[in-house]
Amino acid sequence: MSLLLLKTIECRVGVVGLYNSGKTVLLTSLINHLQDHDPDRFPLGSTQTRVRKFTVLPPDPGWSAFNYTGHRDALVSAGRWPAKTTDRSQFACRFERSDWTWSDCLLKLYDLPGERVADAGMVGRDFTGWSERMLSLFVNDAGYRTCTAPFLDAVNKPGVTPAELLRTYKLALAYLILHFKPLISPSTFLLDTQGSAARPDTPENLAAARFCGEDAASEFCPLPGNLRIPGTEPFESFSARYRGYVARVVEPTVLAFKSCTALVVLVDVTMLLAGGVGMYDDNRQIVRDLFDVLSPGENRIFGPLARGLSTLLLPHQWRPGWITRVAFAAPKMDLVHPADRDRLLGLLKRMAERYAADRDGLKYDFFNLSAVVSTKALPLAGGGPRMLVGTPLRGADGRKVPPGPDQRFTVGELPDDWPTEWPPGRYAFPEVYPRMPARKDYPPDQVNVDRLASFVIE
Ligand SMILES: Nc1nc2c(ncn2[C@@H]2O[C@H](COP(=O)(O)OP(=O)(O)O)[C@@H](O)[C@H]2O)c(=O)[nH]1
Ligand SMILES: [Mg+2]
Repeated sequence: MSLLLLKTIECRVGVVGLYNSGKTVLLTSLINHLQDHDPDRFPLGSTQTRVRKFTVLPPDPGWSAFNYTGHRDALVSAGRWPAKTTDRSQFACRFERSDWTWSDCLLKLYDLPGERVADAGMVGRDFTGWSERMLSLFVNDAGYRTCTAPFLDAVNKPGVTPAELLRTYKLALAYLILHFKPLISPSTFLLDTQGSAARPDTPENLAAARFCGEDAASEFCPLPGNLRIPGTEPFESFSARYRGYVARVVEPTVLAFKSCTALVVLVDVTMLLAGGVGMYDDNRQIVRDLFDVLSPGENRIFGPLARGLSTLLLPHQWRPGWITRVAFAAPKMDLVHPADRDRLLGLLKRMAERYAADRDGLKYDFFNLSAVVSTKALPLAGGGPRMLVGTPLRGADGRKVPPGPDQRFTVGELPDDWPTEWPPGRYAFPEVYPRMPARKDYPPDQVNVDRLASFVIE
């Protein structure tokens, strides 16, 4: 830091969203644009702002480093989108901004496997609270009720054994996965702490291969009231395992997010439209859980004034940590025709605004963005279909195909508002191969990632 810089402003930005919502791609594009900053292609606040002295720092203790180089390289050389995020990771860097006269910026970006978001409802709940919540979800929602029927039957059977409960619960989780339900908790069933992910298989094989807990010896599942008698089994062992799971798997991730200064909540509107109304309901539920747990907004003890002053006066280590800004973002805008991109933003707002509006002292905004623009659009010909040009990732049979020449393909037309009901498959937004410039210091074309960055790096 130069002598003229009096202090460091620390920005901790967490990116949350379901798996496959575009978190890792967004971070890769953002880091590339900050590191190899071009004010015309990535205006930070204004096109006058220059980023100087960008330095990568090691992550905080206990965090693995966000594999920026690997992700960028895979996008270019293998034409592959990043591999699934298997562990929580952090990218830390320091830089100066020409529009910040007296301070430099210490930026920490957090990426976590989206599967863990489904466990957010465990934080602050004991085993009884979590059991009741899961069971009421299963009983009161037709989609969940059907998938979890074997477990709900077992729960009501007199003399049911713990092994039978675990077996049927794992079967239920497997059915939920196969029906694209995102609330898979404990999430280690889908992605364990070693990073091994469930592979498509029959429900029986999935149930046999995966654990609902950290490992074979620490499985648990929700229990109904009549089986939750203190001093009896399996209540005592399930409660203890649940506490261990929350302490070791859930809290470290969720609490790191709690101490962020800004949160980016990715809601993949294209996926929700493609997935049907159930997918929409589930995602909304998860955003709500996340807000309950992370409780962004002004800290009641310090209040808005104290925060403003502390930003000015305190050294960065003392800067109070809580989320004061939330950016809701609809990613993958390049999979939507330009004629519909305002609708994309409208849908995002209508889904998520109320959770932010209910929080005092929270600044929030909405963004429709493309982290790595990978398509071009054809002009709309009258009322004809919406056509894009790109390299489709899958053939007509849904299987991955090797990258070939550019093709024209049709994408769904976005509604003005969320329909009251829609089946999976009514809307389609085919995936494409990424377009990442091979030159490492030339960041990808992006839309609105600059505006998002200007909002969260305050
Ligand atoms: N066309 C396009 N697709 C994207 C973009 N960002 C993400 N994707 C798609 O979304 C998938 C998941 O992205 P990823 O960042 O790995 O999601 P994560 O699981 O939330 O980290 C990728 O494999 C791409 O198919 C984008 O900017 N444009
Ligand atoms: Mg990821």
